[in-house]
Amino acid sequence: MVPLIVTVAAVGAELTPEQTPHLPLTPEQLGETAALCQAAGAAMIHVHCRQDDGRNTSDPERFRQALEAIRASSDLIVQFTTGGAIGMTVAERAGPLRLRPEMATLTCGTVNFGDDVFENSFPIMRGILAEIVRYGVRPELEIFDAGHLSNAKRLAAEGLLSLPAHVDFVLGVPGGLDASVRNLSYLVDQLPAGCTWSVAGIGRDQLPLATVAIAMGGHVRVGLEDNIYYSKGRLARNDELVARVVRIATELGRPAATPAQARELLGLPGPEGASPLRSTGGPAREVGAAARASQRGDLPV
Ligand code: KMH
Ligand code: ZN
Repeated sequence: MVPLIVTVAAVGAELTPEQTPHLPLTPEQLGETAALCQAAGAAMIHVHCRQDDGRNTSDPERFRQALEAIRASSDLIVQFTTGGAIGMTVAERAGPLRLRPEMATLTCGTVNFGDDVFENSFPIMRGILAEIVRYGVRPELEIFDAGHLSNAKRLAAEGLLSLPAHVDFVLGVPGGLDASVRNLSYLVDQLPAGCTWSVAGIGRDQLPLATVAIAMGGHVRVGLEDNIYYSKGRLARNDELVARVVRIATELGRPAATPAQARELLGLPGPEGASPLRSTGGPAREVGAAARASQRGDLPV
């Protein structure tokens, strides 16, 4: 049975402390969240940084402190955002990559984002990808809309992006593709051979889509960035969102992957393995039975 990689998207860029008191704003709070979420079964943390007052920041020094705090308190795979917040420049979005986190997101196309536009033109994607490659970071491809997978394939055809890769379907953003089982199934069918994938459903769609992904053999992202409620009207903590999805997965025969197992599945060399010369390609082809089964689509459904 392929273990389930649970990623926690703990804070995001848009939420305010007025919306929920459970956002990890400081590096110390991110470190505490990492420890609690690893104990609950997470293997990876998706990182945005905030100032003490809660405002979003792309300050590399703040990311350095966050990286240190997370590594001091957990073994989680650290994945930096390069999506940042609406309106940030490529330099701001890519600045923290110089710290060489194990992974970083690459959003694969422009999408309406509520009343805003989350801009990811080809020049923006190429600019961020160049920095990802420069620092030997492994990309996670963020797919908010159906055409985004086509864009990723175009970047690969240009020779800029190595495939297979790890892909995250972010479904249910107002302005992006709806969070339906049919849409998820369609997207999974369009994946280039050998890609691993996860799903991040937004809001109330987080839990049902995660459950479907578990049954389909994919992986899941949960956390406050995507959903602040545990149930109607009851605010969630990150670790309890992780714990719930791990309980469901265990019942469905998918034990939570440890960070070490997740690294094996994704072909990551580990936090000390980052090198500017390392390929940014997708999951390694010879990384153990579980990964090979996952890449063949030989999955527990
Ligand atoms: N904050 C959103 C505009 C990512 O982290 O890669 C973009 C975002 C995506 O959160
Ligand atoms: Zn994010």
